[in-house]
Amino acid sequence: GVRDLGSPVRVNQLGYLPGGPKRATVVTAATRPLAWRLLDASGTAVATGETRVHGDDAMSGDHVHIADFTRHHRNGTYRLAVGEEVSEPFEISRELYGGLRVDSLAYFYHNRSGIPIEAKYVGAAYARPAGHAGVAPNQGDLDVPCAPGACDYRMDVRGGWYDAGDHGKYVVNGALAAWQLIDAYEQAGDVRLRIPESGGRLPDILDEARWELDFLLRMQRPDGMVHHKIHDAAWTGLPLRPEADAQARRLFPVSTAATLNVAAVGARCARVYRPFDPEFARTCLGAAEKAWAAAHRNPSLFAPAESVGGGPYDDTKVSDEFSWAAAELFAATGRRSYLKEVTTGLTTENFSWRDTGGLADLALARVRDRLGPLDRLKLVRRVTGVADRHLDDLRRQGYANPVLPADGAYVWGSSSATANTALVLAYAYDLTRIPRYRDAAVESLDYLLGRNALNQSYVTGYGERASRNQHHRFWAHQLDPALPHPAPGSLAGGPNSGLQDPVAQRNLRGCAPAKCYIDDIGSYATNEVAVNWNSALAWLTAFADDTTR
Ligand code: 9MR
Repeated sequence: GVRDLGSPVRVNQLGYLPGGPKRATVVTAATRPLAWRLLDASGTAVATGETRVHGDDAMSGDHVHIADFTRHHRNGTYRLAVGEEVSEPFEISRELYGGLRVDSLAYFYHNRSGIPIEAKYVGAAYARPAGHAGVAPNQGDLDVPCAPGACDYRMDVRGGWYDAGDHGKYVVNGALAAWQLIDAYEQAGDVRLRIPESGGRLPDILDEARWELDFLLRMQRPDGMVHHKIHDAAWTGLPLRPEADAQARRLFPVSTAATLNVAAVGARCARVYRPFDPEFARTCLGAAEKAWAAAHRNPSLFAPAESVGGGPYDDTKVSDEFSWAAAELFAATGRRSYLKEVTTGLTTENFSWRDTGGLADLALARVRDRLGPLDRLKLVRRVTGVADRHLDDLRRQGYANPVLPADGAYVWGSSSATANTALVLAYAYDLTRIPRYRDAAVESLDYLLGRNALNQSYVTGYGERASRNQHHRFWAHQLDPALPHPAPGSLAGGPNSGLQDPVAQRNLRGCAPAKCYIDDIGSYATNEVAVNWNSALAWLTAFADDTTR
């Protein structure tokens, strides 16, 4: 059947910052500008104007106009009207992103393994006993054997965060997410989190990241190599509370990519945790340097694409991981020998768990004062060059997405690609203080929060039409009413042209890329949550919140 997409007037359903861009997208066949009215809570028009005809939007096939009410600054609750059509309600407020900034980080506590999730931090509905903490029927994660043929020892790999809707723990993805939380802290400072460690000697965000860092360190062997992943021997079904998982757990072989991820995030940890906990910082640096040396001895151990019981996170090109790790090690130690091994920089591909080359530039940007003037100039040129392309791509589209895929396809986890592209725009702002970069980074949040082809906020609890049935074994209310919906602040993977799951295949055949999404728990290819996606959201909302204060 035809999907009910609600109002054709598409807004950021959370709202807009008083000093930020304020645009809406209107789906209409009209070929001439239309009148728009900004309505306050009582329905009175407080501003009016005319739309700009944008035309056909490439990724959705929608014919759209843009309404721009950037000049209206006053705090309040509004709707935007075009003719008889009225948008979902939204706020204009300086505090807009404060709540989401905290909730997007709370995601990580919710998804911790090996520790009880306590009602006093998350509320009764979300509380649960520790998962995979060595208590039956769990078979993990205190003494995990290797998958057959992988090795002949067992390891204690307790803790960390579950990757996503599954109970796997994957080094390459966990390291990226931990890196991104640490980087968010460097970018925008700390916020108060409801976690057991709050108020200790570390900033709260660094406490949360440390939960993962401790796990990543456990995945390292004495020779420095790091196991790629640990997950169930066979895929488990849904719903399934973590503490009720009775599957055997398996440790998978070491890989060069996982090892270099620990080198990179270990070095980042060393630099950022040093002022708060020098001993832990030394541990991180020791692990990083050991990993770096081990990866050089074993430069081509690749995780296979075939995978049973968990995701593959396969990657057969690791020159980018070498380069990222080198940049982080340079940043942590100041040693020029590392700088010589930085061979990659930011490109319009940005970065992902598989392609980490661009992260080298983001590492160098954090220590730009230590670069020579020429290297610094080149860095700024690379970042702004990429940011300019994204800015163009955002302007060329009818919806506020800075990602315009060259191959015309939306990828698995497209919402994180949007958030990470906005991050690059934010870095360009940071390096240059040119406001258009900041504005474009902030405007990208419009897309994630409802100004898109489906009138869909991809973040639970934020917006009238928000995702709430993401693929998750515990947050499985759709399958068992006794279980909760995803916690507020959980980002859905988003539209994915690949349609790799049966629910997507049944419901979305022939979809335009920007519309290949369904808020159904069965659609893991379009509607899962994941640590690396929420870390991207946490980074971006921290930036948006910080830049307006
Ligand atoms: O985010 C991952 C995406 O880039 C891959 O294309 C996809 C298929 O390999 O896997 C995604 O990661 C999933 C992982 O394999 C298992 N846990 C859930 C992750 C999010 O869907």
